[in-house]
Amino acid sequence: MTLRESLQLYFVMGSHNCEKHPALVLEEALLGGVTMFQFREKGMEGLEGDAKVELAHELQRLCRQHGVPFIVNDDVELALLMNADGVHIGQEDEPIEKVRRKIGNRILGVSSHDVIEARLAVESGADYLGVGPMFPTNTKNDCREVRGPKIIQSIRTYGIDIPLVGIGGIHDSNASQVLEAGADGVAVISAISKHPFRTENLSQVVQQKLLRS
Ligand code: TZP
Ligand code: IFP
Ligand code: MG
Repeated sequence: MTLRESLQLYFVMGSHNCEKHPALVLEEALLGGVTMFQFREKGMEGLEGDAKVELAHELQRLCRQHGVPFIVNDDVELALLMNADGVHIGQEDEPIEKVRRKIGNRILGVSSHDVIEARLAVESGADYLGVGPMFPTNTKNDCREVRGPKIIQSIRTYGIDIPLVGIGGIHDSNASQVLEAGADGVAVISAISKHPFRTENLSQVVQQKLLRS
């Protein structure tokens, strides 16, 4: 699969997002059709040290079994230590060029909130963009203002055509708006972490929409 194809249904998660063991949640998600995974172990409730590394390895093993790329959020050293497929960073993290030098040709994703940030991320060597928040969400408390799918349209109209996903408040009844705006896929946390049994339905919605566009 190309990176663009892998981004169709991108599941982002840490143990704090789950109501049962994260490995059980991820397994159900993978069986339901998730095409890429990001380990985002964050905040005061997030695991640290050995517990974080152990969980990361357990989740990476599941991704490998299903042939799905395993991406690490923020923690470049962890990504290198475990030979992850890539890293996702935000605007507040280490500079993009610096991360690129560290990770070589692994996948590098960058969060972008507007056309300027998207352009800079592309110029600095990002492989894909995560654009959001698309809709209101309670999952990330330091979230920027809601942009809506229109911001994806603006980024595409500007001429940026690298692989891109929308993120923030996406679920099965609004995912198609994000794809219509020009995204290659959707990234979700709670839609799957809280309801892993609904993954297959979300996957169907996304596949159908992409087939028709
Ligand atoms: N970045 C922008 S919104 C967001 C992140 C990590 C949270 C997405 O979580 P959810 O539950 O899919 O709204
Ligand atoms: N976008 C993405 C992704 N992940 C994040 N952690 C984020 C924004 C803040 F889904 F990878 F694109
Ligand atoms: Mg970050």
